[in-house]
Amino acid sequence: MKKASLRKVDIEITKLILAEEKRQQDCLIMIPSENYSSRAVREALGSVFTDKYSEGYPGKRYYQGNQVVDKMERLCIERAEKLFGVAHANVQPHSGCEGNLAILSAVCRPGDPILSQHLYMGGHLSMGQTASITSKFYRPYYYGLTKDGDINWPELESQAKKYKPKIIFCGGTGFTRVFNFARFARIADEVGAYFVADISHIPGLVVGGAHPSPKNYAHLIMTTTHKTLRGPRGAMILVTRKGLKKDPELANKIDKAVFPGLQGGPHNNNIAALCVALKEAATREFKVYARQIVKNSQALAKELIKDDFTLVGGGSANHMIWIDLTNKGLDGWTVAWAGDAAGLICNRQTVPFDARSPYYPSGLRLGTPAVTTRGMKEKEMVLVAHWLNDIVEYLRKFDLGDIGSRDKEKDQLARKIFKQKVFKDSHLSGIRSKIKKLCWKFPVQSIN
Ligand code: DSN
Repeated sequence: MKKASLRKVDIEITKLILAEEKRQQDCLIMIPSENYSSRAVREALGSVFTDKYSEGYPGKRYYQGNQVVDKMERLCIERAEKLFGVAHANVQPHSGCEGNLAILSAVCRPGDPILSQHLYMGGHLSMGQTASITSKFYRPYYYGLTKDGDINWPELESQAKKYKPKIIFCGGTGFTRVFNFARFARIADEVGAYFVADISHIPGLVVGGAHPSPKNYAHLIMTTTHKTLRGPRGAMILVTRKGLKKDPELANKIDKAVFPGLQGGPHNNNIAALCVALKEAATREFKVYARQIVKNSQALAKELIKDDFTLVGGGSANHMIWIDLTNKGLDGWTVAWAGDAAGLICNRQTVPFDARSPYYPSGLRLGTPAVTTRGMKEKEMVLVAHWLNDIVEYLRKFDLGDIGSRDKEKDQLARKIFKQKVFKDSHLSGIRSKIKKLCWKFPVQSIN
């Protein structure tokens, strides 16, 4: 087989990869669920492991030729179990949604009640939200957050006592405080539920010592691998010692639920790349990194509060800043698009008790994992806050036309015009130049 480079085989995709590299270099990547994986992780991801079929588990495969894959998957499992201090790890889930679905199918029967954080208050689709298939198979109930961004404990407790859920989930896409895993566990134990900690946003903080671990409280831990953990896209299900005490068969049930229950062949290149990420996450440098993520998030939060931004949770105790833009008179959609034009990439999100719709919510989410990977510190976070404030103040004087009109057609047309305008706007492109200049002081190539 002739070995031709990507450039020779497919110039269109080569150009798109280079364009994406440039975008990631020139912009402030501040979506809390994104990060830069290392060159080593991406080398493993692009390796020949992508070519191998290996349905099953190490030593029990349905295909021949898996001697090397077995060694690789065993190494990944060992590293995951050691790093997270758990009894068993399944490293095959293709993503967090599959991870949660596998957990649901392992411990629940169709129609069983489950309890999770409400989508509009920072919950995740995969834990029984209406739009997800999980709400059709299981009977979902929800708890919310309080106005100041904490878990609404009385609501969680009363829902748990009333509906006796099979699973109580914690975690999702919006939470800026430290999870009180012990309190979740007490409630779950009281009603006989499994406590599943979905730590997809914070595994890097947990292993880096910047957030407590759920290992002594949860029966199961689910996490994606590409956020603060800095691995490839994918997920893991971790079975704790407490989980095995509740059900000695739990690890087998999880493995069966992932394969053959839900998935076919594991993505071996992903597992190899995860194995590398787990090795990187076990280093002293990673601990420093994890702590810096939180320091940066707190520095950013402090500056934003000075500029009269309302933060859900009153600040940040992790990697995430969750802004309620209501007092600024703007929606998250408008600010997120203007941010995109200015090179400050964040994402819109509903806030607790949001008066606006999920597609055009009142909230905006920012996070520090990716900029911290680039080496930015508190000093740079002051600049980020300043630029975000500049964008918001500029938009407050901007002609938004019919954005927000009750007439849907008028609103849609105004939003279309707005998107075109912001990418041609000289004030926003001025901010973009400053952001680009800062970004070049922290080149992505130097970490890759
Ligand atoms: N989409 C992820 C997030 O941004 O939080 C969760 O799946």
